Amino acid sequence: MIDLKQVTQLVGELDEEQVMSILENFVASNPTEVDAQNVVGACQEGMAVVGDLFEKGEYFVGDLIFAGELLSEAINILKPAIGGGVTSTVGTIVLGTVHGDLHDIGKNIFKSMSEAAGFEVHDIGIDQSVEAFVEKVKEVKPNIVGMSGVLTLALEAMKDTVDGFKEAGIRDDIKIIIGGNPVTKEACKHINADAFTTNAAEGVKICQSWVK
Ligand code: B12
Repeated sequence: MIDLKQVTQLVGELDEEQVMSILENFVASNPTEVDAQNVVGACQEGMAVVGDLFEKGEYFVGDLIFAGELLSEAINILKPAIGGGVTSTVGTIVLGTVHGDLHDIGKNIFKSMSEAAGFEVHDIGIDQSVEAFVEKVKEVKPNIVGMSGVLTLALEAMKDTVDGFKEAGIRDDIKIIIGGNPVTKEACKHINADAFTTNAAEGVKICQSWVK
C-alpha cells in the first residue's frame, strides 16, 4: 500500500529520487484508477506545501521551477495507471491556461485524464488570449471548453474569456468548466462558467455528465 501522506511530504520536500522510486513501485503493483487518482491528489497537496514554503520565503522561484519539473515527471510515471482503455470519442474539449498564467501542470493532468476517458482534447497551451480561445472554439466546435489557471489573476482572465465567447455569439454553444487552485463557487458564478473544480478526476466526471 502506498502511503499518501509520505508522498505529499516527499513532494513538499522536493525529494525527487524517493518520489520517483515510490511511484514506479506503485505503478508496477497494477493499481486501480481510483488509487492512482488519489496519488495525483497527494502530489497536488505536496505542491501546496511547496507553495506555502515559497510564500514563507523558505523556497525560491528556482524551487517552484524544480517542483514543476518533478510533478510533470511524476505524472508521466502515473499516466498509465490514471485510466484509459476507452477507444471511441465521447466528446470534444478545447483546453488552455488563460492569459497571464504560465502554470500548466494541473491542465496537463486534466488533459491526460479526460483523454483516457475518451475525450478528444485540443490543448492550446498556456497564457492563451481571449482571441485564441474564441478562434479555436470556432474552428473545432467543441462540446466543452476547459480553462485552467492557478494565479488569483487568472480568475479575471477567465471572465474576460467567457465575455469573449459571449461577444462572438458562441457562449451558448458550449459548456464551460474552470479548474485550478483559486476557483470557487463564487468565482464560477462571477465568471459565468458552468462548473468549477480543483480536482481533475471530478472535472472528468462533470464533462462526462454533459455529453451523456
Ligand atoms: C509549480 C509552480 C510554478 C511553476 C509552474 C510550472 C508549470 N509548468 O506549471 C513556475 C515556476 C513556472 C511558477 C511560476 C510562478 N508562480 Co507558481 N506555483 C507553482 C506551485 C508550487 C504548484 C502549482 C501546481 O502545479 N500545482 C499542482 C497542480 C496539480 O494543481 P492545480 O493546478 O490546482 O491542478 C489540479 C486541479 O486544480 C485541476 N485543474 C487544473 N486546471 C484545470 C482545468 C480544468 C478544465 C479542470 C477541469 C481541472 C483543472 O486538476 C489538477 C489535478 O487535480 C503553486 C503552489 C500551489 N499551491 O498551487 C505556485 C503558485 C501558483 N505560484 C505562485 C506565484 C506567485 C508564481 C510566480 C509569480 C513566481 C514568480 N515570482 O515568478 C510565477 C508566475 C508565472 C505566471 N505568470 O504564471 C503563487 C500564486 C499566488 C497567487 N495567489 O496568485 C502560488 C500559489 C505559490 C504561492 N503560494 O505563493 N509557479
